[in-house]
Amino acid sequence: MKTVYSPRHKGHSGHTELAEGGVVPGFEKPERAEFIRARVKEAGLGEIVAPASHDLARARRVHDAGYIDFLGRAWDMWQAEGRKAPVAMPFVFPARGMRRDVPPTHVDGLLGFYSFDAGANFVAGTWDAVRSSFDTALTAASLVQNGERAAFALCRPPGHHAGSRTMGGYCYINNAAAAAQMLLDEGASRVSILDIDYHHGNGTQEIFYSRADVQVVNLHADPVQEYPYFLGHADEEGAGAGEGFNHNYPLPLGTEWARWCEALEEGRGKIAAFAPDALVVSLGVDTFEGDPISQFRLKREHYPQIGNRIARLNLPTLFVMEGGYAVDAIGFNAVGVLEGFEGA
Ligand code: OKP
Ligand code: ZN
Repeated sequence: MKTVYSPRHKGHSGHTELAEGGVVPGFEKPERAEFIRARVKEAGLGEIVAPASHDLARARRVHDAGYIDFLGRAWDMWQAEGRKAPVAMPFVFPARGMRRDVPPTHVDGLLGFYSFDAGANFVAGTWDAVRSSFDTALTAASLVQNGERAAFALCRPPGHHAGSRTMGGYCYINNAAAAAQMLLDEGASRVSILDIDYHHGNGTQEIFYSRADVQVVNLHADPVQEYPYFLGHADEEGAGAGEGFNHNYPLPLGTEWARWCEALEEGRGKIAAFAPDALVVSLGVDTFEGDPISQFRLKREHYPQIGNRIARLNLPTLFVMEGGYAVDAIGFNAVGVLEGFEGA
């Protein structure tokens, strides 16, 4: 399968995050995408192509217009305040009991207004990287749209935590959601999203929660124990017209392959029953035993088996890169899934 990749992700670097009571270098760093790209080449997965530019109207199909506008202006607003710090980070959020119907005008207020945590920061190159990650997902979606069996969007930054009007968890534009929506807008009647990242894809769930044309299946660490904590429970099954089209499989910390695979099989059953025209896989490999911020125990040999099982759904499939922070293993694990898919 083809891989879509752009070096523009590299501008999103040097940012920080809050962890264990301090400010630390971001785990979501450029080396991640570079190791995956190197492995795609080494494994001979297929051609690597550059993304074509796509209209941001495609992002506004799944995000609030004011939100997308702010993402594009955040860094300039930060600089206009005369800030010398190289990282813009939100620090105040409209939580319970506060108003969220009046957008502030100050950049600090807007950063929080459009965030659910402090995990999506801006440096000078962030917006350009976000833009190229979005273009990457949509370019790969067009390949599938135009008849390829599968395509790999090597997106960075990731997207599945980004909601209709909130960034967070290293995510800005929800690449998988925008791609799924484009497939629908270009002719598909139903699309399934299978999110196998270790963390619950709260943004994707929120975006499609009331819709019957996008089924969302999510395997992840139980939110009572793990980030993002406030979404991803088993009883979240969709609302209104979307009732019955959201499926969460929260799993305990320490989950190993056998149990994880049982959840995958249940999820595959839901997808087969939904009979979508296409499948979008939010591909996170932070389920790996060596991941520095996650606590599942999948091993390198399991990733091709995941790809094999996904292939057996027999659907046009778009893989969209999400998380995975064990940088030395990320290439083997991510590309392992794709090789398992191709070999099935
Ligand atoms: C993004 B993706 C404090 C812990 C917060 C945020 C994890 C975001 C994961 N540093 N961690 O789903 O892989
Ligand atoms: Zn993750």
